[in-house]
Amino acid sequence: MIKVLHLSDIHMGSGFSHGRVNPETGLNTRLEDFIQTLGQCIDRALSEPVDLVLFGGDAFPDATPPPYVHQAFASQFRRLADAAIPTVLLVGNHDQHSQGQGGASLCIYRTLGVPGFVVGDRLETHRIQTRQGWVQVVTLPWLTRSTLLTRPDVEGMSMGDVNQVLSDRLRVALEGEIRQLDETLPTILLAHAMVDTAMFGAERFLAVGKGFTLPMTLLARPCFDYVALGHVHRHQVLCEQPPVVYPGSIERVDFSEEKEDKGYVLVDLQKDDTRFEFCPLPVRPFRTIELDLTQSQDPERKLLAALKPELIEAAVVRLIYYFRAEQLEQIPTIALHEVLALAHTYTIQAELVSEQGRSRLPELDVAHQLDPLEALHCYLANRDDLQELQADILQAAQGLLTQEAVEFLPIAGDDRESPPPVEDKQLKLL
Ligand SMILES: [Mn+2]
Repeated sequence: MIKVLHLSDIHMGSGFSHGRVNPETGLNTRLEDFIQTLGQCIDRALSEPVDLVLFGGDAFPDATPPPYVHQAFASQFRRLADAAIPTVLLVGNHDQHSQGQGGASLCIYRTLGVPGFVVGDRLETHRIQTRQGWVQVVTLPWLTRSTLLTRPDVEGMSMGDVNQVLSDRLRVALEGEIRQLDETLPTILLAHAMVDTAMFGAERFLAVGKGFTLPMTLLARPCFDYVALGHVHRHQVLCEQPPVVYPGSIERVDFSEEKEDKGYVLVDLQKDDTRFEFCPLPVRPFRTIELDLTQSQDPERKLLAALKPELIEAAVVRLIYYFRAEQLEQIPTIALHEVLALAHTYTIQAELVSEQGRSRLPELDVAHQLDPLEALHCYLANRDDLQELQADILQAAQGLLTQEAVEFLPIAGDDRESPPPVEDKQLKLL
């Protein structure tokens, strides 16, 4: 039996807005949280000790983290190298640099030849010797369109078609790897991907529309004794036989992960009899306290009653309350800040509700029509959670609309079937 620790989506260096500067260290407290939590994963790997550590990808928010963040990450993983525990670092979408192959933040571990460390930045099978014998790990990093497709391949294709072509090619490539596997050895597939049966966590917001979805049927194959996944931040088990598991992120990256348990997975790997267990990590709580005060006779009491110390203490708190203009005097602003000082950090979002209702959508009647882009614009203006993606979404929508227009243009030189130009028609009518 081979003991494996599987963790993923560290995202070290993100979420600084939820922390503050620690005056003693000069570091953001959220970075300190992430370092401490990663440290607990490594502690467990060493205390067991496990025979192999698998990291499912997304080490940092991007491929070029500041040196002090990279260093904090490296000093934790170095402990595995010192203990001679083989480790596989898989490249996720946040680790890839647009420079392509060899450009991922994690490739430095291969360049430096860190003993026992393997970097998975391509589809490849690694035979790894552990204290309990040999194991095969097939690495499948985050795939971009350009990994398996060239530009002419996808020209004029919709996202759905590209998805299909990409999974067809991946199926062939993965089949090639599978045929070369040694059937007598325990085998793991380590993949950074959005699997089609996964429930979305924060990744939906982190990487929306930027990649393709992997069909579950491609992964849940009997040749694998364990499928270790990364990318989706919410821990979930997609299949029991063989186990197909997202450990989820180790820390809350943002408020979309408020209600999720965070942790890693311990695996007892054995041919045809693999067991695993999710191990929760004691991470800092995030709390949203949302209150509608508009109908309240005593908004002050209602507000202060909702801010229970046991909810707030040491948590990252977001207080959202809705009030009417005439209630302004009854909002205990100073007392709010005093109570919330118990929190690790907090934000207060006070929403003034006007009598006319809160809709910011324009009037729609016969005289007013919205074109699709305008409609999307209005929709996004009402979705505070999509603010960061607004520009990308609008750009993508614009792309889709122009693409459609291009497809309906008659082919040059073949105008026999096309209707006469609009101007001519109008002239005739006149
Ligand atoms: Mn990812």
